[in-house]
Amino acid sequence: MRNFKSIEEKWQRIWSEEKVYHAHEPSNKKKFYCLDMFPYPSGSGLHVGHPRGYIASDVLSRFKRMQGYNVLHPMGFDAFGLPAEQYAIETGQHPAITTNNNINRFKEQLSKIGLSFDPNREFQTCDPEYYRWTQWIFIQLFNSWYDNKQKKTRAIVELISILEEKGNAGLDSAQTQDTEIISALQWKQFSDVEKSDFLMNYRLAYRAESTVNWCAALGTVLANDEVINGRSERGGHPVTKKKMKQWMLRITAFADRLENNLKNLNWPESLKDMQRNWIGKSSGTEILFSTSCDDLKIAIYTTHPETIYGVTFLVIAPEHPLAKILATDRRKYDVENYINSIESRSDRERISDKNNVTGVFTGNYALHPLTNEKLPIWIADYVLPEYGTGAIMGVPAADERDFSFSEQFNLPLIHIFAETESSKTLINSDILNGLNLVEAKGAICNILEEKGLSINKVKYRMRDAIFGRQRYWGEPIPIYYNEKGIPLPVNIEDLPIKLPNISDYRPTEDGQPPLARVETWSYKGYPLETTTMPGWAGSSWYFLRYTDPKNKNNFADSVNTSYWNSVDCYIGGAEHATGHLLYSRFWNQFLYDINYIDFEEPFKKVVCQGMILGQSAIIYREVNTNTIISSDMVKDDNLQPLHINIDFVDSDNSVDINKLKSWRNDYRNIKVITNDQGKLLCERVIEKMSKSKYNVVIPDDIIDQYGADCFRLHEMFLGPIEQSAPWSVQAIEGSSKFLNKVFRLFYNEKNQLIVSNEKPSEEVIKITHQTIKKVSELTESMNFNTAIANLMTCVNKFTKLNVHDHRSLSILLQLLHPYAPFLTEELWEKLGNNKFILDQDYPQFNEDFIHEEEVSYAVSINGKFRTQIILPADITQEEAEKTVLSNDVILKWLKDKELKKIIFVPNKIINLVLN
Ligand code: ANZ
Repeated sequence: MRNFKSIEEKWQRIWSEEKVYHAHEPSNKKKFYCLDMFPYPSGSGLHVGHPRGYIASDVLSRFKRMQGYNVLHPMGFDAFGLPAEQYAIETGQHPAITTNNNINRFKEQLSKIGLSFDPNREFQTCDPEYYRWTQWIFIQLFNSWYDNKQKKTRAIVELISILEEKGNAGLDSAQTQDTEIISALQWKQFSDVEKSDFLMNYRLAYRAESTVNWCAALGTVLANDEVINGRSERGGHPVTKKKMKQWMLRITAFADRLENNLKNLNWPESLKDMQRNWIGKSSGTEILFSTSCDDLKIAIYTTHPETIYGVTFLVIAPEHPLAKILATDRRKYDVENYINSIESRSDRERISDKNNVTGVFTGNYALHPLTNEKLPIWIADYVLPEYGTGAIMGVPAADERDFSFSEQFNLPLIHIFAETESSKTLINSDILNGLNLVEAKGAICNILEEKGLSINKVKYRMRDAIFGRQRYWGEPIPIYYNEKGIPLPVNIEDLPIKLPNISDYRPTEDGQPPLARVETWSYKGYPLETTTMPGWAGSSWYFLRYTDPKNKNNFADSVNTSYWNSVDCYIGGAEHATGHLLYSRFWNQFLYDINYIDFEEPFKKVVCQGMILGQSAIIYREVNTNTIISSDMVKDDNLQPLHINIDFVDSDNSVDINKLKSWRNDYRNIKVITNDQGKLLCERVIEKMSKSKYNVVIPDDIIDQYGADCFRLHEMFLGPIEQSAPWSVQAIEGSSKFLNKVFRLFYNEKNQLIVSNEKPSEEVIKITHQTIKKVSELTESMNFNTAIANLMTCVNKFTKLNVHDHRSLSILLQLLHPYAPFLTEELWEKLGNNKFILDQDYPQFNEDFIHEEEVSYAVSINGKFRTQIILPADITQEEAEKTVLSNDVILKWLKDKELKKIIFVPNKIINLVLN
């Protein structure tokens, strides 16, 4: 038998000693950069679902390496984050210690799987030598603004020159909404503080008052993608809206490019759609409405200006700056009450909850720009403050939300559409008569534009990203406040600003971040920023650091980033679609703009691995009793399903009652009703693998029992890599048997090597070359499960044909190596090779050997030759008969005659016997 334990230990050692997995420095050699989304090392270690992506990337990396590429296949750790900090608050344990323990546990688990990570390039994002450069990037963002005309990032000093020379009129740049227009003179007359405040409207990293998602339980602000249905993604705590001064990143400056470049990326379409939706590009029109309130005007945003003749009211968001101003004296009380009563609801809830339509009338009116009708102005929370202009025109005949609103508050509806089966047109206006909707839109825009009442605008749903977190375990933001309170970046030479050691990780009593408690938290005697960076900061550029991880003078040398360039294949979870994958693209584009790297997009191809699902075990307890009943005896509904540990369950689903009783206190005194065979059966349910469902399978156990090769093969054989698949214990036996069969091609029962120098037969050569073709194509296209199936077929054929020759077996080992590296390396050595199997060229197939030979058959009827047909050499009798019976010549002879039998002599003749 193959002794996988000693084989694995031996090769782990040799691979590491010989530095087999070290990527080579930039050269003329073609490169392949294969990356996994690096893990956040949680306390509970890996279950079998986690390494699926790592194994897939490893198979691809080994394959590419054998094809002659210089492969970069690194691994590191995303090490700052909330769970370690929460744990620190609960236990007093410093997050650095827990993080380090977790990383060690992860590394130990990963190392057993035989992954070809380059150990020389590993780093952790919480290492000051790494976050020095995260802080450096932040400072570059702070010192930059975005020129919309040039579609490019520019230095803030250039903006200052522009302001000095001509103010900001006519400047087309990414800027905070409602930035005041100033002249050069005004700029010059600004005080230092005013200048600093003004520049915040342009900087790509800026500080601004904004409405944030505040989670009191976690004591921090959360990003939109960290909030699900009004609760924190981590821990499920309530989240409310709060106004706070925050560090933000102006990702919206890049919205257009982020959206535009998507079409050129080899990513799953679903992932691209998620990003498109998140970015939410919308081409619409801003229209100005005058009001009856002095000379106040309201700008609304619409994507359907052609519906303007159906407007019966305007609505502004409760947070809109005009909301209180527009209220007439009589309505003031109600308006203020309404504004104050607005609960914190997520944006999605605000715009889609039809059962909770609220609003208040301001008492004021706007004038319809084309009909001069009086339109009541309302305030309602279904209009969002930060989208468009925060104000809309209400068209109940066209827009569902406006319709619900008009029904709720008895507002009029004007019919504007004439609909036939084939077309929808607008009525009610001479101007639009006879026009289709697109033409109507153009016509309205023209009229309004001529009157100076509208401009076309492209808007994005995406918001700028909040960057400051009121917590400890993150990168310090490298900003200090001078004597005037002006925020300034620390000198580059003074980076990194190291996170100080503290013992109390809670926010301060007045809600300040933990760093506010540190008396020495200052720079040159000035106070330092006390919020820290969010979890996604370190992961937004780590792929660049791997190309040059030890560089002390730069985040990475341009020779290295240029050679390794963007990631050729990035494997990870789809849950990062709108977080990590968007932020990384933004930082990459930014670094490209400021000429530090020469590629705009970081990930050419992304593959999202499907989840591995667990097989939970469920038992039933009679409600309010201590009685557990075998699942095949369950009759009534009055039972409570309970998850139990899958380790207590046999392959026939019977539960070990003793183990169950000693599992937890509440099971100690259970009464068990077994079935006829005296067994307590459980039910199996396939669902997400999770500690809370007690259905977790640990790779360590599987590797102990079956070996790492078997574990790898099994993970890849579960199904297509992008699809979810349930973990199955039974199927793993199949992979184990397969590896034993491979071993038996090399060794007999007495463990003697039986490899010969015989020349393989033509048949064997053909099988070998067919397998090379299939396996190389399928591995390249990442159809790993079908590649394995082909290897299995090949091994079965070899076994049947007693193939033990050196040539055929060498090729088999090479094809199998990416999937089962240990066994193949061992057998490769036993074949007498002294080079690593990875360094041998990947086998090439020869079309000539694969080519199906064809045979010309003489077809006779009752012994008389009638025609000649060409058939594949390996055709079965059944297939040959079918072809013959559909041949035109033969059909003619068969007419009205009864076929008695067909004589088929392979490779020779076919004779039809007729009555
Ligand atoms: C009139 C209209 C008629 C509209 C119609 C839609 C359909 P997208 O396409 O997603 O960009 N809107 C504008 N600003 C809003 C805000 N701050 N909060 C909530 N809704 C807002 O959506 C643009 C449309 O959403 C706009 O076009 C506006 O309603 C609404 F048949 O104006 B529309």
